Amino acid sequence: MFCYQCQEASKGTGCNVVGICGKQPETANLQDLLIYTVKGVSDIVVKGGLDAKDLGEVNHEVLKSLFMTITNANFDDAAFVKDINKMITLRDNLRAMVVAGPPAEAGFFKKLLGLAKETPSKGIPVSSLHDAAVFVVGSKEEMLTKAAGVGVLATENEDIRSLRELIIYGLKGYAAYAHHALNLGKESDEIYAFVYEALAATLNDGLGADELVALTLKTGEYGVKAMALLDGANTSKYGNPEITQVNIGVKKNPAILISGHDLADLEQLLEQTKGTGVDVYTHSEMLPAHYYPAFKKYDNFAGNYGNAWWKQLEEFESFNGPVLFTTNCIVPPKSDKVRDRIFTTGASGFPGCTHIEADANGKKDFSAIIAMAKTLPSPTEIETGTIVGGFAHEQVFALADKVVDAVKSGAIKKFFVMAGCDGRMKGRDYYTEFAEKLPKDTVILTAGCAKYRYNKLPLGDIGGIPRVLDAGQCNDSYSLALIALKLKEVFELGDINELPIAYNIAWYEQKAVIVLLALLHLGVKNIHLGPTLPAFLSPNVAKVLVETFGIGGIGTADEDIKMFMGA
Ligand code: FS2
Ligand code: SF4
Repeated sequence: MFCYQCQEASKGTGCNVVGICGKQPETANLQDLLIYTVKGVSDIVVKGGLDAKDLGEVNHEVLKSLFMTITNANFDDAAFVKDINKMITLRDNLRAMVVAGPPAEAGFFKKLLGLAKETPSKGIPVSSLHDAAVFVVGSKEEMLTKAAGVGVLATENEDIRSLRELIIYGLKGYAAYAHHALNLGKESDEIYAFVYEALAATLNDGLGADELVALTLKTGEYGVKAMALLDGANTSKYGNPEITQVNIGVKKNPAILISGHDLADLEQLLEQTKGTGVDVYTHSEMLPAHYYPAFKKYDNFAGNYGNAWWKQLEEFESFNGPVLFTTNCIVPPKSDKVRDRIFTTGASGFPGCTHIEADANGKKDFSAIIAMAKTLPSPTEIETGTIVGGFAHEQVFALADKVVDAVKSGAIKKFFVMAGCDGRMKGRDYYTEFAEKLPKDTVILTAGCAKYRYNKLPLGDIGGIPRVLDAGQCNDSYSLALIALKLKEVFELGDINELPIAYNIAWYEQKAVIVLLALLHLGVKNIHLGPTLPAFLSPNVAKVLVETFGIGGIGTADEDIKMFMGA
C-alpha cells in the first residue's frame, strides 16, 4: 500500500505498512483499484464523446465510488470488491457502446445501463483506450495483483504525481458533496461531466505540469459549483440555518447517535424514531443539523453528544446506545461490544458492522437500530449546557448591518476563517490556543469539525455577535465564501483580499482539499494551512502554491497572531 491523502500520513510522507487511520493494506489497494476503474470509466466517456446527461446510474455510482475512498469513510474490503465489480460491469457496458463493432439492437444500452436515452456507438478503436478502461480481473486476489501496479506511485514523476493526486483528492471531496445533494434529489450534468474530464486527464501522460495546474484550479471552480448545489439542496429542503442553542447534555430516554454529514439519512431516522420513545443525538459533523428549521419539529431530536470524530472511541462507550454512520469519519472500534452497536449506510462501511442499504426508492429501514436502542441504557452525561451555531449565509446576511457597523466602529478588527477539520495530532492544540489568545476584537468564522477545538470556550461576544460564528459542516465553508463576497460588496472593495479576513484553516481529509481549491478559485490569497502541509504536495508544487497564492503553514499561536494582526 501507499497512501498519502490525509493530514495524518505516516511520518509526513505516506502510510506504506498500515494506515494511521487504521486502513489495512488490502483495503488501501482495493481503493486504488476502484479509483483506477473509475478513471477507466472516465476515459471511455471522454474518448467516446458520451454526454453525462445520458449516463444516469453511471454518474451516481462514480460519485459513490469516489466517496467510499475518502479517509475514514469505508474500511470494508467486501464493499470494495462488490463496488469494483459493479464499476467494471458499468465500464464494460459503456465501452461496448463506444468501440467500433456491430450495432446493438435498439434500446439495448438504455436498458443495460439505465441510461436516459440510447446513445449511438461512436466507433472508436478499443486500442485508443487506456488500460484502466479495458483491464480484466475476476477474484479478489486478481484485483489485489492488479492494484499493486496502479496506485499513487505508478506515476513516477513526483510533480505530476502530486498534481494528479491533488486533483483526485479534490474530486473525492467534490463527489462527497455532490452525493449528498443527489440524496436530496439534486444533481447537475456539468458536475458529472467535470468528474469524467478531470479523472480522464489524470490518465493522460501527454499533460504536463502547467496543464495540470490549470486543471487543479478548474477543480476549485467546480468545487464552488458542487458546494452551491449542496447548499441549495439542503436549504430548499430544510430551510436556512438559523441561530440555535444546541443542548450538549443528555435526556433520560434510550437513544441513537448519528454521525457523518448526510441530512437525508438524518431526516429518515427522525421520521422513523418519532413517537418511539427513542431520542436522536448528533455526533461530530452532524451537529449543524440542529440549525435547520425543518429538524426542529422533532421532539426527540435531543442534542449533540461529544466532540469531533477522533474522540468517538471513548464517547461511543459512554453513549451506550447504537450509532449510525452516514459518512466518514469512522475510527476502527477497539471492542466488539462497541462495534456491534455501530451501523453504517451510504458510502460508509466497516467490517462486522451492519450496513443499511436504501431500497429502490431511496428509503432506508432503520428499525433494527431503533429496536437495539430500546434494549440499551440511555446515554451517560459527559457535559452539560449548550453551544450556539447556525451562522450560515442567510443568517449572517440578516445580521449584516450589525456586523458592518461593528467593523466600521472598530469593535471588530478582524475575522478569522478557521474552517476545516479536526484530528488526533497533538499539534492541533495550536487551534485551541490560537482561538483563546486572539484579541477580543476579532471574530472566528468556522465550519467543519475543526470547530470542536474552540466552540466550547468562553470567548464571549462583540455587541451581541458571538466571537465564534459556526456556519455548519465542512461543506458549509461555502457560506463563509458567500459571506466574504457579501462583505466585499458592502464595503465596495475591488478585491476579496482587501477585507479584514485572515484564513487559518485546519485540514485533515479530502473534503478540505476541495474547500481549499474552491477558495483559491475565488481568488483568496495567503491561506495558512495546518497543522502540517499535505504530504502529497511535492516541493515544486508546494512552491507554486506559495508563490502564486501565498499559501503558508503555521507556526506558534503567538507568532501567528502577531503576523495575522500585522503587529
Ligand atoms: Fe471532520 Fe471527518 Fe467534514 Fe471531514 S468529521 S474530518 O470528514 O468532512 O470534516
Ligand atoms: Fe494514511 Fe491518511 Fe491514507 Fe489513512 S487516509 S492510510 S492515515 S494517509
